[in-house]
Amino acid sequence: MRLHRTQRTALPRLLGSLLLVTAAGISSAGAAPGAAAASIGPVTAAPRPLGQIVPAPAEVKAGGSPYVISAGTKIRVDHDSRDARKIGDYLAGVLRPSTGYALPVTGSGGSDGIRLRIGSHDSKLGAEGYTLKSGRGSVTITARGPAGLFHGVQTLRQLLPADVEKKSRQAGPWRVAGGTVTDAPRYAYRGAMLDVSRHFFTVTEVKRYIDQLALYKMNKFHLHLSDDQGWRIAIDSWPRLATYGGQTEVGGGAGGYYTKSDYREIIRYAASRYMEVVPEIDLPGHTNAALASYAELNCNGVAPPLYTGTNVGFSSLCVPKAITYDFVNDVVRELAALTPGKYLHIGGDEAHSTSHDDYVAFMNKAQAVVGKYGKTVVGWHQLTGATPVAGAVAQYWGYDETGAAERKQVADAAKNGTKLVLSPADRVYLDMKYNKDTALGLAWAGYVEVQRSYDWNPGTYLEGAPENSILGVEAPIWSETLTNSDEIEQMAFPRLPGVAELGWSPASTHDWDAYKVRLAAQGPRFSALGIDYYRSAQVPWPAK
Ligand code: TNX
Repeated sequence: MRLHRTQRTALPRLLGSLLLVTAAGISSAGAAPGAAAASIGPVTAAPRPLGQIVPAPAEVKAGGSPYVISAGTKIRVDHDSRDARKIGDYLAGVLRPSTGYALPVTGSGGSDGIRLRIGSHDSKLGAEGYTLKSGRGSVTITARGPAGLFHGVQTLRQLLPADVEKKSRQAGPWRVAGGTVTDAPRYAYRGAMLDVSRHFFTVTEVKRYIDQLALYKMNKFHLHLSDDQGWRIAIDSWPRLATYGGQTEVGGGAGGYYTKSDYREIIRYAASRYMEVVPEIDLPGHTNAALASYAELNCNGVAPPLYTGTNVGFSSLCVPKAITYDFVNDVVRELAALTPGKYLHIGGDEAHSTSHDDYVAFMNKAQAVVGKYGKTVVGWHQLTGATPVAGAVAQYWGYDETGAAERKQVADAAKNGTKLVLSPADRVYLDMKYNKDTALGLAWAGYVEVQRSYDWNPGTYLEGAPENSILGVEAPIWSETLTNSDEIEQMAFPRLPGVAELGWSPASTHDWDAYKVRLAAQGPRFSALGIDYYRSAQVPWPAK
């Protein structure tokens, strides 16, 4: 058995962690065994061990012959399922360029090839789970619904060599280890947020990020569509919001906005990756772009200039004015009509220029408007300082220095039924610098290395919040310092897959020493995908 140079040094630590995991009695579930075997995976002729993927699968039973994709392989989908066919076409789109094989997608039955099936009756799989069975002659992914089948396809991608992600023909061989993966998510909400306001990102850039999230089984894409520096979504009844309020960004660049058809295209694309878009209009603070676009929204009737700096907390809608609620009503109505998903995020953070009483009055009225248009309210956790409506979701973005009273306010709301999405800033804010040498990003919540980002438990993180109040996790990326896909990727990778794992994998699989080996194996995949990532010294990356 030959060992890779970087892996040689990692092995003693790895064995140590394996012993620990075994001692803890979870050696038969999840990623730990696969992760240990991973240290020899990339250099022997054996396929990547089943289970050596991110997020760690719930259950792995390795064994039997591997499956090999070859020139004659067919992708067989249920003949009567449009969803299965679409997912088959998507998979073919990933596999054809690198394998060079035709890989026809066919609805004609057959027991060989790559088989994609919807219609499992295994209730444990839920809407997003799947099983993947691989052996001589076939690999079969079965799910109860299309989202599960799609996630199973992501597992198949990751079980193949990283070269499969390349856009030109590669040598192969294209083997999938034998055995069975049975997998379903821990949390229903596994998200990422992109701030398109501080810097604007094109539809093409947004789609690229959506594709990256899909590889890690994320299912919510939160778009921060308005802030002081730019309004990014066309609203017909208030056209200047986009045409004027969208025309700049941090640093004074040209900015931009999504037309309604651009936004629908983002929604359509996200839906094709089984991802729900959560649009955010940040209110009542973070509203300079709106206030600059319409003088009448200001208490003094005077429009401020557009803003291209990076301060926060200086703007507020005029809470006593009636027109403020015409504005909120129109914006929420149009955005709700454009958005098929159930959530609408109304911000509510850092309203430092709004008095407490005004804040409470405003947020309570704004929540009612969201309800009127049939959506579930999401707000940053400051919403818990107003009166969260039944069913509201609060997104916690505190960090280790957040005061006990603020934490308690959120935990108490959770006890009263408010659901929580966890985005602790010193863990999952992907715009936080990794260390003092990170060129991009901010550091107000401290430096966030890869281990720190991964090593926490959403189920127990916020003291006093009942475990069943946790809807899931979300990794926001704020764009004060980020201007294009490459810069987003330098900050998101490699932390994003860790957040995805916190959202998907059972707590029993959580183990940094095992995770860092599985993460290391993602390095060549990032490279094959053209993702420029931070090669953290905490992770035993294979040599380039
Ligand atoms: C805090 S997090 C903000 C954003 C900034 C971000 C920068 C939150 C709800 N508000 O306005 O962009 O920090 O990290």
